[in-house]
Amino acid sequence: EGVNPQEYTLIKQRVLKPELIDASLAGKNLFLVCATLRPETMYGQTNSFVLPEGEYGVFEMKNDEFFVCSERSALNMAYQGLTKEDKKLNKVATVKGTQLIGLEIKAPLTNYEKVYVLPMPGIKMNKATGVVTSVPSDAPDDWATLRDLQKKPDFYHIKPEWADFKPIPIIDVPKYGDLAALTACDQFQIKSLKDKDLLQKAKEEVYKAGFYEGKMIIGKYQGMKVCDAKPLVRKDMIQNGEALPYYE
Ligand code: A2H
Repeated sequence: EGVNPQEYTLIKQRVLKPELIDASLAGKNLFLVCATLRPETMYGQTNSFVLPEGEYGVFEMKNDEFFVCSERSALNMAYQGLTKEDKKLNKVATVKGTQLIGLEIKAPLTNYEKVYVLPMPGIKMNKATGVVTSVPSDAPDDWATLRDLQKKPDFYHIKPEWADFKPIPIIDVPKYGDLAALTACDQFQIKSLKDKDLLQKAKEEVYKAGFYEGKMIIGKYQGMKVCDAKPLVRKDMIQNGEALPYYE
């Protein structure tokens, strides 16, 4: 890893029925936490992704809250003052990715009342929390995955209704329109998740175009350039208790 730490935003997504993970978690304030570089895209969240074979834990944080994330990221959080006891980890449960799939979560900013936890084969467990927020309108990886899940729910062992969410137009990008990831996946002729090189190219293009030339078309900062709106949305979410700063 490089010398310059990456500045992420941790998004807190409330697990609506924590008892489904473990009976001991009934009634607890439990959050599935994902790390993103694009907090301003949370208006477009349609689901969250975990790695089915990934190992996650439930960790005790400040203010009687519990986070579901990788142990590696929880340890980083302990050194960033986020855990109940500074520099200490209290792990109350171990959870496999498959146990999280199908859980209902309340994601901040999106118009969807509740969204679901779904599988994503490409998740790296050694990066950030191992949980990825899905914004199919603006992230080609997210769109390619959601589209695969919608096409082949049986193959992925999910109920079709968990993935039955439409991408939400949140950012208008010159030349790409208001569902930039869909346009890019079409232009690069991405057929499935196996088109890794094409997905990488689409991701770079859309990221640059969206972040530097895109305009918000939803929310409090509607009309503002995305690069200007990002720090403002981040600050708001942190102040509202919906997000936390996180570095690695
Ligand atoms: B981004 P970097 Cl809309 N494994 O969030 C794989 N991917 C991960 C991950 C993991 N463990 N943890 C985070 N990520 C994703 C939103 C987004 C993101 C948009 C557009 C681009 C984009 C919605 N998904 O990232 O390798 C997360 O996806 C483009 C790079 O640390 C996170 O931000 O540079 C991003 O990768 C972190 O990437």
